[in-house]
Amino acid sequence: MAANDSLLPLLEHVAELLRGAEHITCLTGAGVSAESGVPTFRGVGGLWEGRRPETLATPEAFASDPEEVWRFYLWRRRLLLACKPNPGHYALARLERKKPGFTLITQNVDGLHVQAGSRRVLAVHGDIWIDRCTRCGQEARSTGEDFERIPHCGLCGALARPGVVWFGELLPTDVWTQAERAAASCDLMLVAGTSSLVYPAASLADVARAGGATVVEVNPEATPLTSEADVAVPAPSGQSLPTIVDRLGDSGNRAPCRPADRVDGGQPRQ
Ligand code: BV8
Ligand code: ZN
Repeated sequence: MAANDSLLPLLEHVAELLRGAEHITCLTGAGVSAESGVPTFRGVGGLWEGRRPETLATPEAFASDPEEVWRFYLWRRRLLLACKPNPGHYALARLERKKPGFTLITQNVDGLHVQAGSRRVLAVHGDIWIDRCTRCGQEARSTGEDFERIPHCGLCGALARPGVVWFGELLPTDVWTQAERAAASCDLMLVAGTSSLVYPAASLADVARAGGATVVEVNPEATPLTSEADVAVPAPSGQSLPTIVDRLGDSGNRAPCRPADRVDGGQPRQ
C-alpha cells in the first residue's frame, strides 16, 4: 500500500536528501518488521504470556529458567517462519544497490533484511536462528524444524542458548565498532522503526549528528528522537520507504550539474 498523497512532498524531500548523500547509514528496529507480522517489543501484542520481553531476554532469566526462555525463543522462531520481508525491507535492499556507500545496522534478530536481499547488514543484537553452546561457544544455525526440543551443542552436548544479545550483555565488539564507524562517517542517517529507547543502539543517531550528518526518522509514532531529527516521516516504513526509493531515480544520485545550469561563473544553480 503506497504512502498517502499528503506525504508525497515530504517523501520527495527525503528522496532529494538521499540523492545528495554519498554515505548513508540506516538503523532499523522492530517497527520495520511489524508489517511482516512480527510483534514489536513495545507495540500492541509485544507481550509474551503476560511478561515483558525484556524480563526474558536476560542472562539472569536464562540462568534461573532456561526452559522458559527457550519456550519464548522457540515461540518467536515458529512465528517468524510464517513471516516474509515486507516492501520496507525490499526498499532498503534496493537503496543498498543504488547507493554504494550505504550501510544497514539492525537491532532486529529476525534475519528479514538478509532475506530481502540486503548484503551489508550489521546485526548488532545478534540472530535468533543461531544456537550457541554455553560451554564451548560452538555456533550452529537452527534448521527451523524442531520447536519442541531445547537445543544442545552438536559438538560437546552442553545446553545451547539463542545467538542474540541479551539485556545487560555487551554487543559483539567487531559489529558494534563497524556500526559506530558507519554512524560517525555518514552524511545521512536514516532511523526507521525503532523507539530509540534501547542503548547503545539508540546513541547512533547522536553519533551521526555529532559527525554533521542529516538525521531522518521514519516512524508512525513520536519517539525521543523525533524532535531531534532534521526530518521526521510519520508513516509506516512499509509504505514510505518504497515511495522514497522509487523517487531516487535510476542512478540514485543527484543529476550532475550540466554547464547550461551554471548561471554565475561555474557555481551550480541552487
Ligand atoms: C549493554 C535481542 C553494556 C534479544 C535486544 C543507557 C541508558 C539506559 C539503559 C541502558 C543504557 N545502557 C545500557 C542500558 C541497559 C539496556 C537498555 O538500553 N535498556 C533499555 C530498555 C532502557 N541496554 C543493554 O542492556 C544493552 N547492553 O548496554 O551492555 C552494559 C551492561 C550492563 C549495564 C550497563 C551497560 C543490550 C541491549 C540489547 C538487548 N537485546 N534484542 C531479543 O531480541 O530477544 S533489544 C530488543 O529490544 C530489540 O533488538 C530492539 O533493540 C529493542 C526493541 O526496540 P525497537 O526495535 O525500537 O522496538 P520497539 O518495540 O521498542 O519499538 C518499535 C517502534 O517501531 C515503535 O517506535 C513504533 O512506533 C514503531 N513502528 C511500529 N510499526 C511501525 C513502526 N515504525 C515503522 N513502520 C511501522 N510499520
Ligand atoms: Zn559445545
